[in-house]
Amino acid sequence: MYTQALNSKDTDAVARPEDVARVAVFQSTIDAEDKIEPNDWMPDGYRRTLVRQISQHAHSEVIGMQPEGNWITRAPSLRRKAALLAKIQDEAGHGLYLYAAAETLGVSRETFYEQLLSGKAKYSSIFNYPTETWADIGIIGWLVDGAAIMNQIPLCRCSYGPYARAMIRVCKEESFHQRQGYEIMLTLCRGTAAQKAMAQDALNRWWWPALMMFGPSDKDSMHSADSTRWKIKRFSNDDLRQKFVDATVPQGHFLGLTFPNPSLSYDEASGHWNYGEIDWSEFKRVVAGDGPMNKQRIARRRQTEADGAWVREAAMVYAEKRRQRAAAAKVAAE
Ligand code: BYC
Repeated sequence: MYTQALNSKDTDAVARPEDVARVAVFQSTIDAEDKIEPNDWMPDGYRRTLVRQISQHAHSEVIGMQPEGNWITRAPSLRRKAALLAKIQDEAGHGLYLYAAAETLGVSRETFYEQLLSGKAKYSSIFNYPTETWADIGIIGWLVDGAAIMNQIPLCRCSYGPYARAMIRVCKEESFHQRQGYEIMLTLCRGTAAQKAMAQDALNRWWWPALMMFGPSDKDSMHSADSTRWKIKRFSNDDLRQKFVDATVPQGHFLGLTFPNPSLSYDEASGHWNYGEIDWSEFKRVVAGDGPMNKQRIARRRQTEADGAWVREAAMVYAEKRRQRAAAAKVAAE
């Protein structure tokens, strides 16, 4: 773990004059659009918010490999298989950059893994839905990666340096993911009637869960006020959701698809698409662990962890042997 020890005590009760001064320096750094780096002093609330968000984000990337991994062996051509494999590997890489960024805040990777495996940690609600047909792979690229880009581009300007820098590369890769997804959709929609129907069915199932990815509505978003003040968040959940809808609806119409959204309408005055009401009870249920695939996702993750135990053990033994050999060589040279 490459981090400093925790270098701040809780400032929730900012009483001591030195803490007041530190908070002022911290906030003025943020207001000046400079980055906060791991060794800079930061309030515990800022640290906690980042640990929570970055680790949830990392877990989402890792669990997010499962719905797509489900289709590697059934991809319809070698080209599609190679692209899907590369995409899934990218997601694993995103998880690694993000765990590394979160570790700089003083929490070990093992702790993050434990929290995920025990079911204590959250990850994005979207990955608790099943991938039933090949069209779902197109939809994930188009909608899920599309939503991810909308949410993550502003995170490239997040005030915490390691997170912001990780997001730059992540966003470049997400952009490729979104295009490969849209290309799958385009191929299906220009194909046979059965392929087009498969694409429509996938859109019907994934549209609302994709909108839920942006989190609760602004009035229910408990972390937004702090995250906005600290420039972790640059746009509210509802603003990003609206941007996503405005960008995505014309893309869907170009495909010749309809949205499962009877109240979808364009408002000339505002230039926005009205999308109606999200079923927040479904969102809460899925986040609470009762979505269609929550149990399977965690069970699979646990199984993978158990299956990989021998690799970790072998790596540790090898590292210890190397350490002993290097120590013996040093003694011999003296
Ligand atoms: N699912 O106060 P709020 C990817 C939780 S990976 C589950 O608005 P915040 C990809 C929230 O955590 C995509 N939980 O929170 C990978 C909080 O609970 P706690 C992942 C959700 O943090 C593979 C509570 O609700 N992207 O793209 O200010 C293949 C209240 O919410 C969700 C990221 O993680 C949800 N959808 O805002 C393909 C981006 N939404 O912690 C693609 C980084 C909210 O108090 N994260 N909650 O227990 C963020 O930008 C923010 O954390 C959020 C939520 C906008 C998601």
